[in-house]
Amino acid sequence: MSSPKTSRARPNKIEPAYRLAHERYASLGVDVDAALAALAKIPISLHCWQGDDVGGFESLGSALGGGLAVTGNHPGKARTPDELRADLEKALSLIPGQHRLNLHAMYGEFGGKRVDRDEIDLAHFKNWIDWAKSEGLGLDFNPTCFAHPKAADGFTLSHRDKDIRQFWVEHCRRSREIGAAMGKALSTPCVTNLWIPDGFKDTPADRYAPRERLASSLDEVFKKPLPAKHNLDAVEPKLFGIGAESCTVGSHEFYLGYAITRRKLLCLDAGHFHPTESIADKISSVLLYVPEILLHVSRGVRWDSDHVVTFNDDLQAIAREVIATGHARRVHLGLDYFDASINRIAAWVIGARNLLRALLVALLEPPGIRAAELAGDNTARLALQEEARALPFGAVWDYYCESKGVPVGEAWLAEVKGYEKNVLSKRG
Ligand code: RNT
Ligand code: ZN
Repeated sequence: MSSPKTSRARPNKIEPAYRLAHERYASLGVDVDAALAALAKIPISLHCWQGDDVGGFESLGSALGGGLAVTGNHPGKARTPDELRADLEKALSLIPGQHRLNLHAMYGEFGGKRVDRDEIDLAHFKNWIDWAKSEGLGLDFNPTCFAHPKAADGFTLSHRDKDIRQFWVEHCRRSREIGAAMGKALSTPCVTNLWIPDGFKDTPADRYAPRERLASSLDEVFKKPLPAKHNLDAVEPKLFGIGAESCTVGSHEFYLGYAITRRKLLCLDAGHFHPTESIADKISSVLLYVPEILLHVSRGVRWDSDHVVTFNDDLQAIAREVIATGHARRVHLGLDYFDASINRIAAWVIGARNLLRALLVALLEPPGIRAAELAGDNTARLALQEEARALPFGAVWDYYCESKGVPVGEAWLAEVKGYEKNVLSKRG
């Protein structure tokens, strides 16, 4: 809990610190006002699944599976759509700017009925759309191709059984339609991202046929053209999953080729590559060949562990590339992690504030760095890059939070603790 003294004293110091920082950046040719205006226009899609450990609201009774694993048992997870919405409202009130919500199909409202994945429709998401409208949020969407008996053997769209493939094609087809309806209702395109767990625990005898089946299932899913102003299709590759260590059907090469030839968005998840392989360097390459990309900003620790995003070098490199390419409008940003070992609302707030802070640092990059490179002066480039690390971006960030009416610094934590005490701790 922050003492009343600190919260009273701090705001008075924000302005003067900001003015000094403003001057310092101006002396390096950085337009701080333009950076803040640009930051305010970048939405982050908050992943609904951090709020309930990827549980969802179906009555289908399947374990998570699909190589996904959530660890931790912090009390107070959302058990109903209303609880999840309340938790999201709390999180969003602590994150500066206007953002989005990323929903999974398993979060439909089925009224306790057993609605199978190939039966979902818009009606099951009406409350989400109404709520998003009232909160001024855009929506993004995902078919849920895991946590289901028909995915229990680890294969969906690439399954050797035609009926099972058809079942998932139907689910994904409906998901796109729902996404398009969300985009239309909210007047902002919904990014509908398709990820499937399909993969082999041990060395497959045939890697070609499953990939051929996946390509043809995807072509069926995407057969109906939907207006880009309502729906944008994304596909998400992965290196491996727990239980699918030897071969993932939807690998990076598979989907890169698919996205380029079918003009789809490619989703790059920070945890889906080799542990030392960063997605930051992929952004500029991929943007040359696909119309737009989706980033799943995540943090793998030794594997695709989906830890809460921290303000580390990886995150800063990703944010830096999003901005430095000059094509930020073609990059959709979403968070993707699930930590059940800490307060789930804090997990959203920490990750989202970190991503925004990293974007701010990128927007405040002194132009001298690029100029040095253009002049062939690599000594100056390195010197300026390193000096830039100590520039007073914190003062600009504090000012930004204050100007957007959200808590400055760690003051947000007291709000989350209060919510935990008054709301979360009362959940069974
Ligand atoms: C899984 C993918 C995928 C999921 C969500 C829940 O490795 O990252 O994006 O995390 O769909
Ligand atoms: Zn992901």
